Amino acid sequence: MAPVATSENNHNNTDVQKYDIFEDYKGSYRFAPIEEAQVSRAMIKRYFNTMYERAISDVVIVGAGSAGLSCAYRLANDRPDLKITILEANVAPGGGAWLGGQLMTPMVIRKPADRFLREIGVDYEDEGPFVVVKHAALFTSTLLSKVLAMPNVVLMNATAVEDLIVHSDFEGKQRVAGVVTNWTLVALNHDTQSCMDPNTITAPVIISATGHDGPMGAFSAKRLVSAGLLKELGNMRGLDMNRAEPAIVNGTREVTPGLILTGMELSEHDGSNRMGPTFGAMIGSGIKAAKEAQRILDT
Ligand code: 48N
Repeated sequence: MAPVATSENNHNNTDVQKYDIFEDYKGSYRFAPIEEAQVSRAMIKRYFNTMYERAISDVVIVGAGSAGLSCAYRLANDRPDLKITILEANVAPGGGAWLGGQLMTPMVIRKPADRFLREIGVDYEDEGPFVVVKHAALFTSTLLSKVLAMPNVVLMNATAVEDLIVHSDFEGKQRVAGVVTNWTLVALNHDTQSCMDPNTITAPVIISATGHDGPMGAFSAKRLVSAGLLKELGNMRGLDMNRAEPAIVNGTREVTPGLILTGMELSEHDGSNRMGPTFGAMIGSGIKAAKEAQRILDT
């Protein structure tokens, strides 16, 4: 008779048997008995404990697109001691990396960023100067699964960053010191209710990877302007693949004390070109942002 699922089961057992539903669902149910409250409490206990514990993080990454996830992967690997918290406004992380271009599914990545594909174990077709992943979702889901498996990474999706926390040091110099958060559905409905105040997460380093388009694109770059920390946006320029990708990777940096911009959000800040449906620079920029974060934390 098939074993009834119990918490004592060693979920890491090596001799995993094929889950044969015919044997287990014969006659009476074969699921272990449960109380509804057990399910609720299992979620509530973990999620709100995480919120409590991550109210102070070491690094917050805003945006779980290709740049934000590449950054999280590299940083969590380089520094397993860091509490890395990713905030993603959408229910589904991944940003624009579920498709290649114009709703077509193959994803183009220019060399040398193919090295990252080999590092995370994503297969591709080699076309000489670039490679093609058969479906963008294969890249994004593989990267996402590795990031989520890391013990020092927490992803809070459906959670929007609504503002930046900005502190002044003793010399009056302003420094980004955290983010202001709310459930995204609340952030999108502020005008429908009386004030629904936000929450906060403080951290010495914020990495913003909120992309260049969409209703919340380039969030932190735009907030720097409205908060008086940046005179004006550079505004993303027209498409030029050969100029855009090195500009984004080389330009990835701490744009104001405590805030690193990475990925396509940087094109709006700097006024660099867009590269269109090629993703090597997102990977390179994310990795550069991870290095920048370590530099800041180590100074
Ligand atoms: O994928 P995106 O939009 O951003 P990147 O920079 O990771 O990747 C950009 C890339 O997909 C391209 O645009 C390609 C290369 N095309 C270039 C071109 O020329 O067209 O991911 C940003 C993520 C999204 O998932 C958003 O939902 C999220 O950031 N986000 C936020 N999350 C939390 N709080 C916010 N305020 C917020 N704003 C955006």
